[in-house]
Amino acid sequence: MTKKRVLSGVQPTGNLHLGNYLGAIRNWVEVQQEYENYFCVVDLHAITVPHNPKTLADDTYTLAALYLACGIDLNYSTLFIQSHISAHSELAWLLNCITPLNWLERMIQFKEKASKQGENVSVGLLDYPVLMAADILLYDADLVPVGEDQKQHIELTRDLVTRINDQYGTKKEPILKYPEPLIRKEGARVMSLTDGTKKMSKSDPSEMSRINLLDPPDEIAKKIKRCKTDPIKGLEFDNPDRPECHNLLTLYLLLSGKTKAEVQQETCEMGWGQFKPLLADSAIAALEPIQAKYHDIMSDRDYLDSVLREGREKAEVSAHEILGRVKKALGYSTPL
Ligand code: ATP
Ligand code: LTN
Repeated sequence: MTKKRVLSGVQPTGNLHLGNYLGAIRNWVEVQQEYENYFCVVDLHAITVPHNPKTLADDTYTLAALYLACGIDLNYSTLFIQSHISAHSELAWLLNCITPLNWLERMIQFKEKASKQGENVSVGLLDYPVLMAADILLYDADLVPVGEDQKQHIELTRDLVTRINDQYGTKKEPILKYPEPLIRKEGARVMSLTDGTKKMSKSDPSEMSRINLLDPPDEIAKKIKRCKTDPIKGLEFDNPDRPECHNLLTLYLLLSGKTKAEVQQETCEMGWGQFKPLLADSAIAALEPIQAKYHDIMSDRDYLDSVLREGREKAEVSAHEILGRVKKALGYSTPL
C-alpha cells in the first residue's frame, strides 16, 4: 500500500519558537513514519515582508538544521529549500491567474500582517497563500500539518483544486489532489508569554513574549520567571478568564509529556512561584537535546549541503511532474 503524502514548511524569518515547534514541527516528527513526507524551508515566503538579504541564506540553512535537530528523519522525509525548485514560483503564477482577487483580500493573516505594514504592503504578501497552495499541490500532498492559523490557507488551496479540476480536468481524471490540514488540538495555538490572548509569534517585537528553540537555559528561566500570570492561587485549564494559566499549563503538559489529568492534579493547589520553576525545568530539558543536535549539525556544513542537495533532487521529480500536468491541462505547448 502506498503511503499518504505530507508536505509542510516554515519561513526562515526570525527565530523558531515554541509555537512553531509545538504547533508544527513536533507534529511532523511524530507522524513521519506513517507517511511519505516533504518538508521545505519556505524562503520565497520570507520576502513577502521586508527582509534582510545579508542573513536570508544563513537563516535558511539554520532552519533546515533545526528541522533535523527536531527529529526529521531522512529515512522517511525529504528536506529541501523552496527557492531551489523553480516549479514553486512557476505554479504560483499559473494559480494566480485563476485565483479571484477577493479570495486573497479576505485572508485573515493578510489582513493582520497588512495592517502592521502601513503603506508598504507588497503584492507578494497578498499572494502568499497562492504560493503556499503551489507548495502543497506540487507534491500531491494529502495532509498538511500546521498550526491553527494556517487552516484558512489550506481551505483556499482546496478551493483552487476545485477550480482547476472543474475548469480544466474531467471527473475521471482530476488534475490536482485535495489536501487536508492536520492540526493537533494541543499546541495548535501556543500563546504569547506576555499576553495570553495573542499567539506566540516570531514577529512580536518583544523577545520576552516567546521562548526560542535556541534560547540558552538561563534565558528560558528568565522569560518564564517574568511571564504574565494572574493573582489567583490554584492552577486550572480551560478557564476563559485565565488565558495565561491555560497557556502555561498546556506548555507544561506538552513539554513534560504528562497527561492533562496528571497536570491538573499536580497543579490544582499550586501558586505561580511553585509552578514556574517546574515549567522552566521541563522547557530546558525538552530543548536541551534539540540544541545539542543543532550545534552538531551546524558544525558539519558539508553534511547539511548534501542533505539539501539530495532533498532537492528528490523533490524536483514530483514538482516537475505535477507542474507538467497543470501546464498540459491549461493548454501550454511543450518545448521541443
Ligand atoms: P510570523 O509571526 O512572522 O507570522 P509565525 O511565528 O506565525 O511567524 P510561521 O513561520 O508563520 O511562524 O509559522 C510556521 C508554523 O508554525 C505554521 O505551521 C504555524 O501554523 C505554526 N505556528 C506559528 N505560531 C504558532 C503558535 N503560536 N502556536 C502554534 N503554532 C504556531
Ligand atoms: N504559510 C505557512 C508557511 C508555509 C507552508 C507552506 C505551510 C508556506 N508554504 C506549505 C504548509 C505547507 C506558515 O506557517 N506561515
